Amino acid sequence: MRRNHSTTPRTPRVLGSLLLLAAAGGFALGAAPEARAAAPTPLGRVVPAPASVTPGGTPYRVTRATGIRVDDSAEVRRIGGYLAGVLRPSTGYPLPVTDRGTGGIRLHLADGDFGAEGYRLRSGAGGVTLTARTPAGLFHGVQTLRQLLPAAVERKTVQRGPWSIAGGTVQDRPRYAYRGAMLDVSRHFFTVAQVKRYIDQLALYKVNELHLHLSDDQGWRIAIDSWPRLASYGGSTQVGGGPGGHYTKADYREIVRYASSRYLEVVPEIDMPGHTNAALAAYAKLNCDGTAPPLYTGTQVGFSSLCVSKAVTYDFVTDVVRELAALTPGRYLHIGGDEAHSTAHGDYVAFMDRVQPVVARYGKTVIGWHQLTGAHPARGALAQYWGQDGTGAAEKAQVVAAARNGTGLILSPADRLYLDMKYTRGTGPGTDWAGLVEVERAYDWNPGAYLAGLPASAVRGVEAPLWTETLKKSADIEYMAFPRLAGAAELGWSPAATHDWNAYKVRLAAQGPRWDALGVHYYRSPQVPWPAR
Ligand code: NGO
Repeated sequence: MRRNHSTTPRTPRVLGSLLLLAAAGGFALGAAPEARAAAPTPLGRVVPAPASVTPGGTPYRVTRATGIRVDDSAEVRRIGGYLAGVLRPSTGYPLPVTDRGTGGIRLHLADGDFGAEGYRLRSGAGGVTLTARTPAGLFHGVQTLRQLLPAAVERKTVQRGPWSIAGGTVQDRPRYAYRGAMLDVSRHFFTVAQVKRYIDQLALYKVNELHLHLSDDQGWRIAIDSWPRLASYGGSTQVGGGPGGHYTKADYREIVRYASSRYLEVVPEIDMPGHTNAALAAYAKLNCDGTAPPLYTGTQVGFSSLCVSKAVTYDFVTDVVRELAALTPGRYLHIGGDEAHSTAHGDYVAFMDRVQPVVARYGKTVIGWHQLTGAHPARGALAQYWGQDGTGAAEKAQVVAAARNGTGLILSPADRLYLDMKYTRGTGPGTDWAGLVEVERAYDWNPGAYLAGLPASAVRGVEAPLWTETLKKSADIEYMAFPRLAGAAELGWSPAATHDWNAYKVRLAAQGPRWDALGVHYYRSPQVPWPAR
């Protein structure tokens, strides 16, 4: 058998240059015959499962002569450049991005029944053509194309081919328009580079919403010019008492730009009226008694509240919403609203009645955690459900009633999609307040039929939140997110008819070598038939 490259983190330099030479000379070096003859990945063995797959015909082989042919449009050219950026290091081929010639890999915009994010991939001996109505559709098609190539394509040094893509047609479009992942940058701060790394991992699975939890008791993470101490002081620590940090406006714009280059919309969250100790610590006047509490570095919840009766509270909220909206090309602004245990119910309702119109005034749509349904959700608002099986019947009824009244739902059941839950008792880091969530449990449920009595049209999508009380570095994020995030992405994208744990776990297993090649740290769940390393 051919040596599996995934067993070595990096191709040794000498071998790397030999391979480069080989590639330059146009001959394959040292690949065992069986490897060279290896069948390409079956069409459709990708995550998320495509809506429809028609295999057949001759595979297309990417070679030194392959070009990436794009429409004469800056955005399509940019997507072509992105694809070339993935393929060049590992294939060693030049892969020019051009609007001339025939054959090769073609990225093409055309009218058709693709929806806002769908695409068609056609592969045969003469080439591969991706067609979509929108650049987002082409970008998602590119992710499918990547997964149809061998995992070694993700490496940063020249690898042996062959680089074949199975013949046939994939016709694909998402089940839900909202397919999200949340990162809590408050409990532990994550740098722009760390967020970008996660964005790249999300894009691979066609996730299109990045929800950033920008404020909480332990840290305020976004610069607000009119209230500078929020970030400079309120952002100066984190759980466990580290230095914390915050994004300048330039940093934040860079995150938004990078996300949008991967077709993710950023959903900023400022959590209120609870989860506000960092703000209350930064400005004494925000407290009902005029006294600032100390910064907080523990992990309790529910002890802080903005002062609902003070006028300055709404000056603060208006300034923050205005500045944040100005940084946000996306449609949504998330106002939290969870666990306001230190706010009287009447105050909570009054606060939400005053704050939601402020969000609308600055042109954004409200998202709130599902406790917002206990107040008066604004017209068009979305509620993010984070309950769990077997408890909270009254709350579920309240959420269903709101949905029947027109409030859209994003589903993030804590005992399914909370990526901070431990997989098993023995795996760390993470927590277990909503139980242990192994890979099968995270995947094996139907968002369309999740809450009894919910109109199916109320479900706008799913989101996998990653809370970071116990997570400090990118490797921690990745270990908790992978493989479960892939399952959440599939629940958001793939038609219900494709849902099948036994089929999914085989497709998921094929992601393992890809994550190895990308250097993604993941949990090798015994539920998944990973190929040997
Ligand atoms: C809850 C709580 C968060 C915690 C998280 C930990 C929501 C919406 N509020 O989820 O503050 O970080 O659990 O799992």
